[in-house]
Amino acid sequence: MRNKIKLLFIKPHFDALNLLIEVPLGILCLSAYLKKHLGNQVDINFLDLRIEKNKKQVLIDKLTSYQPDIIGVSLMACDHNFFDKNIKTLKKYSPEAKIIAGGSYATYNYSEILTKNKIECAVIGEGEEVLLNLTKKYLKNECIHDIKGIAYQERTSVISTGREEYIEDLDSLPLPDYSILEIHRYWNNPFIMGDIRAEKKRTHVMSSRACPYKCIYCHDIFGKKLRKRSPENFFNEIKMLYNDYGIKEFNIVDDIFNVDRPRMHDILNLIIDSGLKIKIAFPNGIKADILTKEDIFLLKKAGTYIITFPIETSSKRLQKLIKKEMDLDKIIENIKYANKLGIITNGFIMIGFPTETVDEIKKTINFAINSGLNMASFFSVAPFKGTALFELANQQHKVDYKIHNDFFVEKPYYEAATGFKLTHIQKLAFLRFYSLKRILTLFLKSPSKFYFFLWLHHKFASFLRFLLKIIRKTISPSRVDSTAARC
Ligand code: B12
Ligand code: SF4
Repeated sequence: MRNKIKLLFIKPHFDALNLLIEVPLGILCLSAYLKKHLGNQVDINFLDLRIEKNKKQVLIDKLTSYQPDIIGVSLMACDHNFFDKNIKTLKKYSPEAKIIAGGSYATYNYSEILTKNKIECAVIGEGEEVLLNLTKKYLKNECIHDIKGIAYQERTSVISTGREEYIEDLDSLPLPDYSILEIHRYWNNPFIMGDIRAEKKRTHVMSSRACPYKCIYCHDIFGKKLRKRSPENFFNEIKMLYNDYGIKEFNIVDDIFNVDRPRMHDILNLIIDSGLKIKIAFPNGIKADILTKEDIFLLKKAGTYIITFPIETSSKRLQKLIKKEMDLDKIIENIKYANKLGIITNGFIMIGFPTETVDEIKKTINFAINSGLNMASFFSVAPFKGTALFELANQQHKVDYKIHNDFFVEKPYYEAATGFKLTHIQKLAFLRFYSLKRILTLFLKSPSKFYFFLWLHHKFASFLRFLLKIIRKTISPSRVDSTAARC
């Protein structure tokens, strides 16, 4: 029996131009949960390699000085080679530590992680209860293999204990533990989810977990049954962040914030009635065809300055194929209304689905251009392992999923499958979309002109780099924005 466990969370860095860096909400939730349930039996430390300069040295220093008992690495798709690059360092400087992988990448790729690296286990899906159970076992020096929600390697096979039950009552979770990071270090990074911002002091918040829809390109981390925090509980988090950290912009990153409309209204009314002058953004999107004018009006009143409309494709055939089947007329109506209220309208477009024709790609791009959207991202489709899209894509053209785990891929799936230069049409779409009139409208609507110019600068710098690359005809890999999941 031990008195205390020292746990070090690590958020990996991966090399990428314009790397988007956001507060790691998952780790903050885990830290809060462990502290709530284990009190001073647990000591938590956190290293975010994305925001450190001399990454290798900082990692070594942290391992040496902190000497963790557990190292918890949070992995998303692009972090897939973290262990390949760092396992030796972790083992050398913290030889006794139990290494645990968690997060969305670990959830769907634990077999590969465990067969390639000697780590203790991977946690599948929602992490709070599982990590608590693991830590309790380590405190008692007991075997972890009867814990639900993990995968581990035994001799030559990987054993999964299945998923742990989801936490039904989200109000029973403590608020995310911001004390483990220096929030100001996240405010200076230029590249953020959703591109544009209204305030320097901003963060991510989540009011619900899971999504009942079944889009074939999406990874399911929190299950299919929507679980909701009460409006008061969610609003308490906003108040805490506003009062304690001076945060004025809240990016709501629920999978599907507006599926329960009365609850959404309750949240928005709490914000309005409180008189808090905050800005709200939906960089992950909102289900745009079930929005009503009343919803949009209330969203604006509560401080929403930008809404992302995940349109994905204008092709009815493809909407059906990807199990999205949205009412595009309704979306256009909502974009127009949001524009009228002065909300910035952003669109997610996906091009390059298996079986998609070039004609369909062009029609989708034209649809976006004529949609009234103020901003748009044209992503190339990335079939992620563990999704139905991956199976479909594999039938068409075998997917090298190691490449497609990365959104900085050499070739998007479609290019590899068809030989068609999707990357070029993507950049062309960007150029056609951002007419002078659009840029001017965006300038006028942007709540912060400083951040508008920052966005403009980065967008065009990245476009110029692409042009230069074509001109030089280099053989180095080109950056391709791709996506696997949007609401
Ligand atoms: C915000 C967000 C981002 C942000 C960054 C998030 C961050 N924290 O750094 C940005 C914009 C950078 C981003 C980028 C991308 N994202 Co994203 N993103 C999200 C989103 C909307 C919310 C993430 C979040 O905060 N969740 C809330 C917290 C509480 O959940 P969590 O982080 O998953 O943590 C829980 C568990 O995973 C687990 N856990 C996490 N870490 C650890 C560590 C340990 C040790 C343990 C035990 C457990 C554990 O426990 C936590 C608590 O339950 C999710 C959707 C979703 N529903 O989560 C998609 C999601 C994670 N993204 C996804 C995708 C596809 C991408 C991109 C590939 C998209 C693209 N092509 O550009 C990129 C890749 C980035 C990368 N590094 O690989 C997929 C997952 C793909 C994957 N397998 O990794 C998701 C799940 C969307 C989906 N439904 O498919 N994303
Ligand atoms: S893409 Fe969005 S709406 Fe579709 S299943 Fe995933 S979270 Fe739900």
